Amino acid sequence: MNIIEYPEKKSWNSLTERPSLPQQDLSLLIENIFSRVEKEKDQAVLDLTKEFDGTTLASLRYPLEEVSLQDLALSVSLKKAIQVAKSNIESFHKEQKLPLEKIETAPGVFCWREERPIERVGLYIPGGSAPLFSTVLMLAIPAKAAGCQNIVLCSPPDKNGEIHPAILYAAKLCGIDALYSVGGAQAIAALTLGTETIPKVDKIFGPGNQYVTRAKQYAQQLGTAIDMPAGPSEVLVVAASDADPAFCAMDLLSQAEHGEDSQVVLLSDSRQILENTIGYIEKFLPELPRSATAKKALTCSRFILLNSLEECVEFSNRYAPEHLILNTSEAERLSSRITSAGSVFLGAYSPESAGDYASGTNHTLPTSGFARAYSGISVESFTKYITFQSLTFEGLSGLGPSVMRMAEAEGLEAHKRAVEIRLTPNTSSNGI
Ligand code: HSO
Ligand code: ZN
Repeated sequence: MNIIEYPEKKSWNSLTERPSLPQQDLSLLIENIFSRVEKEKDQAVLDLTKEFDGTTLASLRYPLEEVSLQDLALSVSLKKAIQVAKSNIESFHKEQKLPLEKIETAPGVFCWREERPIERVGLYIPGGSAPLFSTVLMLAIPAKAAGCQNIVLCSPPDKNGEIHPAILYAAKLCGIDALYSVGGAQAIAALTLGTETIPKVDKIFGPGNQYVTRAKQYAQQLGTAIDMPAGPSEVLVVAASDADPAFCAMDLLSQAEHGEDSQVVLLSDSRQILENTIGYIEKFLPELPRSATAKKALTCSRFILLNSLEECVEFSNRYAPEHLILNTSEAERLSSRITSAGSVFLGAYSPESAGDYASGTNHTLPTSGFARAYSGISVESFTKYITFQSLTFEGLSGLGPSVMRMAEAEGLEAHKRAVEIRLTPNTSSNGI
Protein backbone atom coordinates (compact mmCIF):
# COMPACT_ATOMS: atom_id res chain seq x y z
CA MET A 1 0.00 0.00 0.00
CA ASN A 2 2.02 2.94 -1.31
CA ILE A 3 1.14 6.59 -1.15
CA ILE A 4 0.94 8.34 -4.49
CA GLU A 5 2.10 11.90 -3.86
CA TYR A 6 0.69 14.95 -5.61
CA PRO A 7 0.00 13.23 -8.96
CA GLU A 8 -0.15 15.62 -11.91
CA LYS A 9 -3.64 16.18 -13.26
CA LYS A 10 -2.75 14.56 -16.56
CA SER A 11 -2.19 11.28 -14.72
CA TRP A 12 -5.61 11.45 -13.02
CA ASN A 13 -7.32 9.65 -15.87
CA SER A 14 -5.31 6.51 -15.33
CA LEU A 15 -5.62 6.84 -11.54
CA THR A 16 -9.40 6.99 -11.79
CA GLU A 17 -9.58 3.87 -13.96
CA ARG A 18 -10.91 0.75 -12.33
CA PRO A 19 -8.65 -2.30 -12.39
CA SER A 20 -9.64 -4.29 -15.46
CA LEU A 21 -10.39 -7.86 -14.61
CA PRO A 22 -9.86 -10.69 -17.06
CA GLN A 23 -13.28 -11.05 -18.68
CA GLN A 24 -14.37 -14.47 -19.82
CA ASP A 25 -16.54 -14.61 -22.86
CA LEU A 26 -19.74 -15.98 -21.44
CA SER A 27 -22.02 -15.17 -24.36
CA LEU A 28 -22.33 -18.75 -25.63
CA LEU A 29 -23.01 -20.14 -22.20
CA ILE A 30 -25.66 -17.49 -21.47
CA GLU A 31 -27.37 -17.90 -24.85
CA ASN A 32 -27.44 -21.64 -24.29
CA ILE A 33 -29.10 -21.24 -20.88
CA PHE A 34 -31.70 -18.87 -22.33
CA SER A 35 -32.47 -21.23 -25.19
CA ARG A 36 -32.84 -24.21 -22.81
CA VAL A 37 -35.21 -22.21 -20.59
CA GLU A 38 -37.16 -21.01 -23.62
CA LYS A 39 -37.69 -24.56 -24.88
CA GLU A 40 -38.08 -26.64 -21.73
CA LYS A 41 -39.17 -23.96 -19.26
CA ASP A 42 -39.51 -25.29 -15.67
CA GLN A 43 -37.74 -28.53 -16.53
CA ALA A 44 -34.69 -26.62 -17.83
CA VAL A 45 -34.61 -24.45 -14.71
CA LEU A 46 -34.80 -27.54 -12.48
CA ASP A 47 -32.03 -29.29 -14.45
CA LEU A 48 -29.81 -26.19 -14.38
CA THR A 49 -30.37 -25.83 -10.63
CA LYS A 50 -29.21 -29.41 -10.20
CA GLU A 51 -26.16 -28.74 -12.40
CA PHE A 52 -25.08 -25.44 -10.84
CA ASP A 53 -26.43 -25.50 -7.28
CA GLY A 54 -26.19 -29.25 -6.72
CA THR A 55 -29.73 -29.65 -5.47
CA THR A 56 -32.87 -31.34 -6.77
CA LEU A 57 -35.93 -29.26 -6.04
CA ALA A 58 -39.45 -30.63 -5.77
CA SER A 59 -40.80 -27.22 -6.69
CA LEU A 60 -39.32 -23.95 -7.95
CA ARG A 61 -41.77 -21.90 -5.91
CA TYR A 62 -40.89 -21.47 -2.26
CA PRO A 63 -44.08 -21.58 -0.14
CA LEU A 64 -43.60 -18.15 1.44
CA GLU A 65 -47.24 -18.16 2.57
CA GLU A 66 -46.41 -21.04 4.92
CA VAL A 67 -43.50 -19.14 6.50
CA SER A 68 -44.25 -17.63 9.88
CA LEU A 69 -42.14 -14.61 10.84
CA GLN A 70 -42.19 -15.73 14.46
CA ASP A 71 -41.02 -19.27 13.81
CA LEU A 72 -38.09 -18.40 11.54
CA ALA A 73 -34.78 -19.45 13.04
CA LEU A 74 -33.33 -15.97 13.54
CA SER A 75 -32.41 -14.22 16.78
CA VAL A 76 -34.83 -11.67 18.19
CA SER A 77 -32.10 -9.02 17.96
CA LEU A 78 -31.61 -9.60 14.22
CA LYS A 79 -35.36 -9.54 13.60
CA LYS A 80 -35.58 -6.24 15.47
CA ALA A 81 -32.63 -4.80 13.54
CA ILE A 82 -34.26 -5.71 10.23
CA GLN A 83 -37.46 -4.00 11.37
CA VAL A 84 -35.56 -0.82 12.29
CA ALA A 85 -33.90 -0.81 8.87
CA LYS A 86 -37.23 -1.44 7.12
CA SER A 87 -38.90 1.42 8.89
CA ASN A 88 -36.13 3.93 8.00
CA ILE A 89 -35.85 2.76 4.40
CA GLU A 90 -39.63 3.07 4.08
CA SER A 91 -39.68 6.60 5.53
CA PHE A 92 -36.99 7.73 3.11
CA HIS A 93 -38.46 6.10 0.01
CA LYS A 94 -42.11 7.00 0.62
CA GLU A 95 -41.19 10.66 0.32
CA GLN A 96 -39.81 10.17 -3.19
CA LYS A 97 -43.15 10.36 -4.98
CA LEU A 98 -43.32 13.54 -7.00
CA PRO A 99 -46.41 15.76 -6.82
CA LEU A 100 -48.47 16.01 -9.99
CA GLU A 101 -47.95 19.33 -11.72
CA LYS A 102 -50.06 20.50 -14.65
CA ILE A 103 -48.21 23.08 -16.75
CA GLU A 104 -50.06 25.50 -19.01
CA THR A 105 -47.32 25.92 -21.64
CA ALA A 106 -49.43 28.41 -23.64
CA PRO A 107 -52.98 29.69 -23.04
CA GLY A 108 -55.32 26.69 -23.26
CA VAL A 109 -52.48 24.15 -23.72
CA PHE A 110 -52.12 21.88 -20.68
CA CYS A 111 -49.33 19.31 -20.31
CA TRP A 112 -48.47 17.01 -17.40
CA ARG A 113 -46.73 13.79 -16.41
CA GLU A 114 -48.25 11.01 -14.39
CA GLU A 115 -46.34 8.26 -12.66
CA ARG A 116 -47.40 4.64 -13.07
CA PRO A 117 -45.78 1.65 -11.40
CA ILE A 118 -44.05 -0.98 -13.51
CA GLU A 119 -46.49 -3.84 -13.16
CA ARG A 120 -44.31 -6.93 -12.82
CA VAL A 121 -40.82 -6.73 -11.35
CA GLY A 122 -38.28 -9.45 -10.60
CA LEU A 123 -35.76 -9.04 -7.78
CA TYR A 124 -32.59 -11.10 -7.70
CA ILE A 125 -30.74 -11.82 -4.45
CA PRO A 126 -27.48 -13.78 -4.70
CA GLY A 127 -26.76 -16.64 -2.30
CA GLY A 128 -23.22 -17.59 -1.36
CA SER A 129 -21.25 -17.46 1.88
CA ALA A 130 -22.82 -14.20 3.10
CA PRO A 131 -26.29 -13.82 1.58
CA LEU A 132 -27.04 -10.10 1.53
CA PHE A 133 -30.57 -10.12 2.88
CA SER A 134 -30.31 -6.33 3.32
CA THR A 135 -30.64 -6.08 -0.46
CA VAL A 136 -34.13 -7.62 -0.20
CA LEU A 137 -35.15 -4.51 1.80
CA MET A 138 -33.40 -2.16 -0.63
CA LEU A 139 -35.30 -3.54 -3.62
CA ALA A 140 -38.65 -4.62 -2.20
CA ILE A 141 -39.38 -1.43 -0.23
CA PRO A 142 -39.14 0.99 -3.18
CA ALA A 143 -41.02 -1.53 -5.35
CA LYS A 144 -43.88 -1.53 -2.81
CA ALA A 145 -43.75 2.25 -2.42
CA ALA A 146 -44.04 2.59 -6.21
CA GLY A 147 -47.12 0.36 -6.17
CA CYS A 148 -45.82 -2.51 -8.34
CA GLN A 149 -48.57 -5.14 -8.65
CA ASN A 150 -46.44 -8.22 -8.80
CA ILE A 151 -43.10 -8.35 -7.01
CA VAL A 152 -41.30 -11.66 -7.30
CA LEU A 153 -37.95 -12.66 -5.91
CA CYS A 154 -35.41 -15.25 -7.08
CA SER A 155 -32.57 -16.49 -4.92
CA PRO A 156 -30.44 -19.63 -5.32
CA PRO A 157 -31.09 -22.57 -2.98
CA ASP A 158 -28.26 -24.04 -0.90
CA LYS A 159 -27.15 -27.67 -1.25
CA ASN A 160 -30.19 -28.76 0.80
CA GLY A 161 -32.56 -26.81 -1.39
CA GLU A 162 -33.07 -24.21 1.35
CA ILE A 163 -33.13 -20.41 1.29
CA HIS A 164 -31.32 -18.48 4.07
CA PRO A 165 -33.81 -17.65 6.88
CA ALA A 166 -32.85 -13.94 6.86
CA ILE A 167 -33.80 -13.73 3.17
CA LEU A 168 -37.11 -15.44 4.00
CA TYR A 169 -37.69 -13.05 6.89
CA ALA A 170 -37.00 -9.91 4.84
CA ALA A 171 -39.04 -11.21 1.88
CA LYS A 172 -42.02 -12.03 4.08
CA LEU A 173 -41.78 -8.78 6.04
CA CYS A 174 -41.73 -6.72 2.82
CA GLY A 175 -44.72 -8.53 1.32
CA ILE A 176 -43.01 -10.16 -1.67
CA ASP A 177 -45.70 -11.83 -3.82
CA ALA A 178 -43.75 -14.96 -4.70
CA LEU A 179 -40.33 -16.42 -4.00
CA TYR A 180 -38.52 -18.83 -6.33
CA SER A 181 -35.55 -20.96 -5.30
CA VAL A 182 -33.59 -20.23 -8.45
CA GLY A 183 -30.28 -18.49 -8.95
CA GLY A 184 -27.69 -17.65 -11.58
CA ALA A 185 -28.31 -17.00 -15.25
CA GLN A 186 -31.21 -19.49 -15.21
CA ALA A 187 -33.12 -17.23 -12.80
CA ILE A 188 -32.63 -14.25 -15.11
CA ALA A 189 -33.63 -16.34 -18.15
CA ALA A 190 -36.80 -17.50 -16.38
CA LEU A 191 -37.75 -13.94 -15.38
CA THR A 192 -37.12 -12.76 -18.94
CA LEU A 193 -38.92 -15.52 -20.81
CA GLY A 194 -41.39 -16.86 -18.25
CA THR A 195 -41.91 -20.55 -17.45
CA GLU A 196 -44.94 -22.53 -16.22
CA THR A 197 -44.08 -21.49 -12.64
CA ILE A 198 -41.97 -18.34 -12.88
CA PRO A 199 -43.68 -15.31 -14.43
CA LYS A 200 -42.11 -13.16 -17.13
CA VAL A 201 -41.44 -9.70 -15.66
CA ASP A 202 -41.06 -6.21 -17.11
CA LYS A 203 -37.88 -5.23 -15.25
CA ILE A 204 -35.17 -7.15 -13.38
CA PHE A 205 -33.29 -5.72 -10.41
CA GLY A 206 -30.44 -6.83 -8.20
CA PRO A 207 -26.76 -7.64 -7.96
CA GLY A 208 -25.04 -10.84 -8.97
CA ASN A 209 -21.87 -12.50 -10.17
CA GLN A 210 -20.56 -12.21 -13.72
CA TYR A 211 -23.03 -14.85 -14.98
CA VAL A 212 -25.99 -12.96 -13.55
CA THR A 213 -24.65 -9.65 -14.88
CA ARG A 214 -24.16 -11.05 -18.38
CA ALA A 215 -27.58 -12.69 -18.27
CA LYS A 216 -29.15 -9.35 -17.32
CA GLN A 217 -27.42 -7.69 -20.28
CA TYR A 218 -28.80 -10.43 -22.52
CA ALA A 219 -32.28 -9.97 -21.01
CA GLN A 220 -32.05 -6.30 -21.91
CA GLN A 221 -31.28 -7.16 -25.53
CA LEU A 222 -34.46 -9.25 -25.52
CA GLY A 223 -36.52 -6.29 -24.34
CA THR A 224 -36.70 -6.77 -20.57
CA ALA A 225 -35.52 -3.69 -18.68
CA ILE A 226 -32.77 -3.97 -16.07
CA ASP A 227 -31.88 -1.70 -13.15
CA MET A 228 -28.35 -0.62 -14.08
CA PRO A 229 -25.01 -1.93 -15.29
CA ALA A 230 -23.24 -3.63 -12.39
CA GLY A 231 -19.59 -3.82 -11.41
CA PRO A 232 -17.58 -4.48 -8.26
CA SER A 233 -18.40 -2.43 -5.18
CA GLU A 234 -16.22 0.58 -4.28
CA VAL A 235 -15.68 3.38 -1.77
CA LEU A 236 -13.69 6.58 -1.94
CA VAL A 237 -12.84 8.28 1.35
CA VAL A 238 -11.73 11.90 1.56
CA ALA A 239 -10.01 12.42 4.90
CA ALA A 240 -8.97 15.80 6.24
CA SER A 241 -6.24 16.27 8.82
CA ASP A 242 -8.97 16.34 11.49
CA ALA A 243 -10.20 12.83 10.54
CA ASP A 244 -9.64 9.81 12.76
CA PRO A 245 -7.45 7.43 10.70
CA ALA A 246 -8.87 4.40 12.52
CA PHE A 247 -12.36 5.35 11.25
CA CYS A 248 -10.98 5.73 7.72
CA ALA A 249 -9.25 2.34 7.92
CA MET A 250 -12.46 0.54 8.96
CA ASP A 251 -14.47 2.27 6.22
CA LEU A 252 -11.97 1.13 3.60
CA LEU A 253 -11.89 -2.39 5.03
CA SER A 254 -15.69 -2.59 5.14
CA GLN A 255 -15.75 -2.19 1.39
CA ALA A 256 -12.68 -4.38 0.79
CA GLU A 257 -14.30 -7.31 2.63
CA HIS A 258 -17.14 -7.43 0.07
CA GLY A 259 -15.06 -9.10 -2.62
CA GLU A 260 -11.59 -9.55 -4.03
CA ASP A 261 -12.47 -7.18 -6.83
CA SER A 262 -13.80 -4.37 -4.55
CA GLN A 263 -11.97 -1.10 -4.94
CA VAL A 264 -11.04 1.32 -2.16
CA VAL A 265 -9.48 4.76 -2.53
CA LEU A 266 -8.28 7.16 0.15
CA LEU A 267 -7.58 10.80 -0.66
CA SER A 268 -6.15 13.33 1.76
CA ASP A 269 -4.28 16.59 1.95
CA SER A 270 -2.40 15.23 4.94
CA ARG A 271 0.46 12.74 4.58
CA GLN A 272 0.11 11.86 8.25
CA ILE A 273 -3.50 10.76 7.81
CA LEU A 274 -2.59 8.55 4.84
CA GLU A 275 0.29 6.92 6.70
CA ASN A 276 -1.72 6.40 9.88
CA THR A 277 -4.71 4.96 7.99
CA ILE A 278 -2.42 2.44 6.30
CA GLY A 279 -1.05 1.58 9.74
CA TYR A 280 -4.54 0.94 11.11
CA ILE A 281 -5.50 -1.15 8.05
CA GLU A 282 -2.48 -3.37 8.71
CA LYS A 283 -3.48 -3.62 12.37
CA PHE A 284 -7.19 -4.39 11.75
CA LEU A 285 -6.86 -6.64 8.69
CA PRO A 286 -5.79 -9.84 10.49
CA GLU A 287 -8.66 -9.42 12.96
CA LEU A 288 -11.29 -9.78 10.21
CA PRO A 289 -12.91 -13.12 9.37
CA ARG A 290 -12.82 -12.13 5.69
CA SER A 291 -9.22 -10.87 5.81
CA ALA A 292 -8.12 -12.96 2.82
CA THR A 293 -10.79 -11.33 0.63
CA ALA A 294 -10.06 -7.83 1.95
CA LYS A 295 -6.30 -8.31 1.52
CA LYS A 296 -6.76 -9.24 -2.16
CA ALA A 297 -8.99 -6.21 -2.72
CA LEU A 298 -6.42 -3.95 -1.07
CA THR A 299 -3.83 -4.84 -3.70
CA CYS A 300 -5.79 -2.61 -6.11
CA SER A 301 -6.44 0.13 -3.56
CA ARG A 302 -5.11 3.67 -3.96
CA PHE A 303 -3.82 6.11 -1.33
CA ILE A 304 -3.31 9.54 -2.82
CA LEU A 305 -1.90 12.74 -1.33
CA LEU A 306 -3.36 15.87 -2.92
CA ASN A 307 -2.93 19.60 -2.37
CA SER A 308 -6.26 20.47 -0.77
CA LEU A 309 -9.66 19.07 0.14
CA GLU A 310 -11.10 20.88 -2.88
CA GLU A 311 -8.68 18.97 -5.08
CA CYS A 312 -9.75 15.73 -3.37
CA VAL A 313 -13.38 16.43 -4.33
CA GLU A 314 -12.29 17.29 -7.88
CA PHE A 315 -10.49 13.93 -8.12
CA SER A 316 -13.52 12.16 -6.66
CA ASN A 317 -15.79 13.78 -9.25
CA ARG A 318 -13.58 12.35 -11.99
CA TYR A 319 -13.62 8.93 -10.35
CA ALA A 320 -17.40 9.03 -9.72
CA PRO A 321 -17.41 6.57 -6.80
CA GLU A 322 -20.30 4.36 -5.81
CA HIS A 323 -19.83 5.55 -2.19
CA LEU A 324 -18.09 8.75 -1.16
CA ILE A 325 -17.23 9.43 2.48
CA LEU A 326 -16.22 13.00 3.36
CA ASN A 327 -14.54 12.50 6.71
CA THR A 328 -13.99 16.10 7.68
CA SER A 329 -15.72 18.78 9.73
CA GLU A 330 -15.96 20.70 6.43
CA ALA A 331 -18.08 18.03 4.78
CA GLU A 332 -21.21 20.18 4.41
CA ARG A 333 -19.28 22.95 2.69
CA LEU A 334 -17.50 20.55 0.34
CA SER A 335 -20.66 18.65 -0.56
CA SER A 336 -21.91 21.39 -2.87
CA ARG A 337 -18.86 20.73 -5.07
CA ILE A 338 -19.73 17.07 -5.63
CA THR A 339 -20.90 16.40 -9.17
CA SER A 340 -20.78 12.59 -9.47
CA ALA A 341 -21.20 9.92 -6.78
CA GLY A 342 -23.73 7.19 -6.00
CA SER A 343 -24.24 8.04 -2.32
CA VAL A 344 -22.38 10.47 -0.06
CA PHE A 345 -21.62 10.16 3.66
CA LEU A 346 -20.86 13.41 5.46
CA GLY A 347 -18.72 13.80 8.58
CA ALA A 348 -16.97 11.52 11.03
CA TYR A 349 -20.09 9.69 12.21
CA SER A 350 -21.48 8.65 8.84
CA PRO A 351 -19.89 5.32 7.94
CA GLU A 352 -20.93 3.62 4.72
CA SER A 353 -22.28 0.77 6.85
CA ALA A 354 -25.12 3.03 8.04
CA GLY A 355 -26.36 3.45 4.46
CA ASP A 356 -25.60 -0.17 3.60
CA TYR A 357 -28.13 -1.32 6.17
CA ALA A 358 -30.38 0.98 8.02
CA SER A 359 -30.22 4.78 7.76
CA GLY A 360 -32.84 4.84 5.03
CA THR A 361 -30.98 5.49 1.74
CA ASN A 362 -30.67 2.78 -0.88
CA HIS A 363 -27.52 0.69 -1.19
CA THR A 364 -28.07 -0.40 -4.79
CA LEU A 365 -25.85 2.17 -6.48
CA PRO A 366 -23.96 2.77 -9.71
CA THR A 367 -20.40 1.41 -9.75
CA SER A 368 -17.45 1.58 -12.18
CA GLY A 369 -17.91 5.29 -12.89
CA PHE A 370 -21.55 4.87 -13.96
CA ALA A 371 -22.40 7.47 -11.28
CA ARG A 372 -21.42 10.02 -13.95
CA ALA A 373 -24.70 9.25 -15.67
CA TYR A 374 -26.78 6.90 -13.50
CA SER A 375 -28.50 7.21 -10.11
CA GLY A 376 -28.96 4.56 -7.46
CA ILE A 377 -32.21 2.67 -7.02
CA SER A 378 -35.17 4.74 -5.88
CA VAL A 379 -38.95 4.58 -6.16
CA GLU A 380 -38.55 6.08 -9.63
CA SER A 381 -36.65 2.97 -10.76
CA PHE A 382 -39.90 1.05 -10.28
CA THR A 383 -42.09 3.51 -12.16
CA LYS A 384 -42.43 5.04 -15.54
CA TYR A 385 -43.94 8.35 -16.52
CA ILE A 386 -46.71 8.92 -18.99
CA THR A 387 -47.14 12.37 -20.49
CA PHE A 388 -50.63 13.78 -20.98
CA GLN A 389 -51.97 16.86 -22.75
CA SER A 390 -55.25 18.56 -23.20
CA LEU A 391 -55.83 21.55 -25.51
CA THR A 392 -58.89 23.73 -25.62
CA PHE A 393 -60.13 25.16 -28.96
CA GLU A 394 -58.48 28.44 -28.03
CA GLY A 395 -55.30 26.57 -27.12
CA LEU A 396 -55.15 24.87 -30.52
CA SER A 397 -56.03 28.14 -32.26
CA GLY A 398 -53.00 29.81 -30.67
CA LEU A 399 -50.57 26.95 -31.19
CA GLY A 400 -51.94 25.65 -34.52
CA PRO A 401 -50.12 28.02 -36.91
CA SER A 402 -46.72 27.04 -35.48
CA VAL A 403 -47.55 23.33 -35.70
CA MET A 404 -48.86 23.68 -39.25
CA ARG A 405 -45.83 25.65 -40.39
CA MET A 406 -43.44 23.06 -38.98
CA ALA A 407 -45.41 20.14 -40.45
CA GLU A 408 -45.35 21.85 -43.84
CA ALA A 409 -41.57 22.29 -43.62
CA GLU A 410 -41.14 18.59 -42.82
CA GLY A 411 -43.38 17.71 -45.76
CA LEU A 412 -45.97 16.01 -43.56
CA GLU A 413 -49.25 17.23 -44.97
CA ALA A 414 -51.56 15.07 -42.84
CA HIS A 415 -49.96 16.46 -39.69
CA LYS A 416 -50.75 19.94 -40.90
CA ARG A 417 -54.31 19.07 -41.84
CA ALA A 418 -54.99 17.35 -38.48
CA VAL A 419 -54.76 20.85 -37.02
CA GLU A 420 -56.37 22.70 -39.92
CA ILE A 421 -59.43 20.45 -39.96
CA ARG A 422 -60.15 21.39 -36.37
CA LEU A 423 -59.65 25.12 -36.86
CA THR A 424 -61.26 25.80 -40.23
CA PRO A 425 -65.06 25.67 -40.25
CA ASN A 426 -66.56 23.39 -42.96
CA THR A 427 -63.37 21.47 -43.81
CA SER A 428 -64.60 18.59 -41.63
CA SER A 429 -68.23 18.61 -42.80
CA ASN A 430 -67.79 18.22 -46.55
CA GLY A 431 -68.82 14.61 -46.30
CA ILE A 432 -67.18 11.66 -48.00
N1 HSO B 1 -21.96 -2.10 0.19
C1 HSO B 1 -22.89 -2.91 -0.57
C2 HSO B 1 -24.16 -3.21 0.11
C3 HSO B 1 -24.09 -4.06 1.31
N2 HSO B 1 -23.21 -3.95 2.30
C4 HSO B 1 -24.94 -5.07 1.68
C5 HSO B 1 -23.52 -4.84 3.23
N3 HSO B 1 -24.55 -5.53 2.85
C6 HSO B 1 -23.29 -2.18 -1.85
O1 HSO B 1 -22.33 -1.49 -2.42
ZN1 ZN C 1 -21.34 -2.97 2.12
